[in-house]
Amino acid sequence: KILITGALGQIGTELVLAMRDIYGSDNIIASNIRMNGSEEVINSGPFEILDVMDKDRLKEVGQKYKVDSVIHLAAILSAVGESNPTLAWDINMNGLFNVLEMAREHNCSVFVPSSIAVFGNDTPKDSTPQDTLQRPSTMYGVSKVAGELLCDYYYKKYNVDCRGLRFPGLISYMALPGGGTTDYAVHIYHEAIKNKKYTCYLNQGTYMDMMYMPDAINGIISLMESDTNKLKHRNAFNVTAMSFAPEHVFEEIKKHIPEFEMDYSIDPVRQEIANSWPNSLNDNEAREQWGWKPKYDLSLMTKDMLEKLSKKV
Ligand code: VAH
Repeated sequence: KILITGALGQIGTELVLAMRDIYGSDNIIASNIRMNGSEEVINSGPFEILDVMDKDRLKEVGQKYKVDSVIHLAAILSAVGESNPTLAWDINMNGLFNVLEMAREHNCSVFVPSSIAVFGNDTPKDSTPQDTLQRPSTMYGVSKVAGELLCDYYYKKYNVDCRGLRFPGLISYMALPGGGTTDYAVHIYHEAIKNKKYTCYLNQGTYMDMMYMPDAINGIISLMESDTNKLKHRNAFNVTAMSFAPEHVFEEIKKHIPEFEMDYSIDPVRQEIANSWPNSLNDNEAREQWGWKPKYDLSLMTKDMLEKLSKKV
C-alpha cells in the first residue's frame, strides 16, 4: 500500500491517478491537508485528510492501511517559501522528519522530491553535475538540501529505503502549481487559451530546466521500482527533459495560436530566485544508474498541453 501526501497538489493529482491505474485504486492512499482539489482523486480510491505535521495522525493512517511505501509531496514551494520562510522550514523539515520516523518504525520505503532549487549562485549553471556545490539562497532550497541529507542519513543509519529526484519546473494540464518560481510555464498555456495574452513575471533569457508531468510521474515510478543495488546515489538524482526561457515557450505556443501575445512585468523576488538556479542540469547519472529517459520536448509538450487544456477550459 502506497501513501501519497500532498495528493491534491500539482504532482500528487497526476501521480495518484497514474498509480491507481498501474497498481489498483485500493493500493494507493491519497492524503491531503484539506479537501481542496480534484474530485477524481478524492473519489477514485482511499482518501484521508492528513496534516504531515501531525505525527500521530500520520502513524494512524500508516497502521490503518498497513502502508509500506510513502511518496511525500506535501511541501511549501520556493516563492511562497520566501514570503513565509518559517512556515517553509517547519513544514518542509518537520513534515519530512515525521514521514521518515513513520517509515523507520513501519519499515516503509520513501520517495521525496528534491529540486533544482538545491543549487545556488556558486554552482556551475550549465550542465550542472550530479555531485557539486549546493549553497542555495532560498529557504525552499535550504530545506531541500537539508531534506536530501536527512533522507540519506535515514538510509545509512536506519536502512530506510529513501529515494529522490531533483525536479525542474513541472508542467501539468491537470493541476496548477502551488506557488513556485517556474509557475509561469504553466500559467502561460492557460492564458494563451483563455485570453490570447500573457504577462510574464520572468525576463527573456531566464533559462530553467523544465519537464512535462507525464515524464516526472514515469521518473518517480521507474526510480521506486529500480534495483536498489544499481543506485550509487539516492537523494537526489538530477533529472531534466528540456531547458528554455519564456520567449521559447511563447514562440512554441504561437505556432498553434498565431494571435497569442506576451509582455513582461518582472517580479524581482522570483527573478532573483530563478537567476540563482541552474540553466540546465546534467542528468547522466540517472540515465546510467536506472534508465531515466524523458519523452516530451517543448514541441510535444506544447501540443499536448494545448489539446488537453482546450478540452478542459
Ligand atoms: C518551484 N516548481 O518553482 C517548484 C520547483 C524547480 C522548481 O522546485 O519552487
